[in-house]
Amino acid sequence: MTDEIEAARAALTGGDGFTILQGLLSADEAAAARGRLLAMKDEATHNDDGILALSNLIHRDAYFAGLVTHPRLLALAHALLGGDARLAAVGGRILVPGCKPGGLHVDYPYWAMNPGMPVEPALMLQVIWMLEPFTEQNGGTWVAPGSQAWGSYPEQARFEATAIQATGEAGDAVVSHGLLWHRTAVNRSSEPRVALLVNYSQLAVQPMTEMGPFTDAFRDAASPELRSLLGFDHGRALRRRAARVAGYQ
Ligand SMILES: O=C(O)CCC(=O)C(=O)O
Repeated sequence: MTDEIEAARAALTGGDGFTILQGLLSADEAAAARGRLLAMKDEATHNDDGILALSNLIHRDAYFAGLVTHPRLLALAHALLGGDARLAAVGGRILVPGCKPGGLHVDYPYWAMNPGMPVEPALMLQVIWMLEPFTEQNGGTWVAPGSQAWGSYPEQARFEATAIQATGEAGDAVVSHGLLWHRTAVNRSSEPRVALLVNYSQLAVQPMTEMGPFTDAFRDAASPELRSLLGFDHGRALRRRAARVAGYQ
């Protein structure tokens, strides 16, 4: 494991609950991904607050399959969640200029669980990939440092007392523990603010959204890393886990 990945793993569980990985994509690559998401915006789920959500992105555009296996993200997902980590969701978030703030939340599966959610082992890693510079003006995500360890469902007053906005350059990503309290911000700029959201989970977590269907050609061309993330060999991954655990007895 590189120093960067070890530091990120430690920050997510024992530190602020998030960190920023810089330069995962070049500015041009980020602009290309941003353009692809904006091209799909008519397919997005709209809400009254001006926040557009796109889901099941790999199925919609196979280009995104190449991003979820980014070596630095995969290394962090494996370090935090295990070598058989799965994808739980791949989506897009577009903040339309003038949008309202989004709802305060933790990520799946924690919001679907009863209280007593574990910080370690982590169940979920969220990646908020900045496809343009994130600023306080255009809607850098609000996060409460350390809140992954607060052990309760999010509370507005406590969040507002400590929350800061995550900012960075196009191609950087906020990587966060699924228990980090966060919310989308107001976009006070004149352009849409676009993020790619990737969620990695432990093998045992049921993916949050649809991950297909995928054609035979897509399946045949998928790399071993992608096959594993998408659960194409789920039965074999479970058997490997079972064998490893049996070895501990
Ligand atoms: O788009 C953003 O700023 C963050 C969105 C997010 O983290 C979420 O909806 O879980």
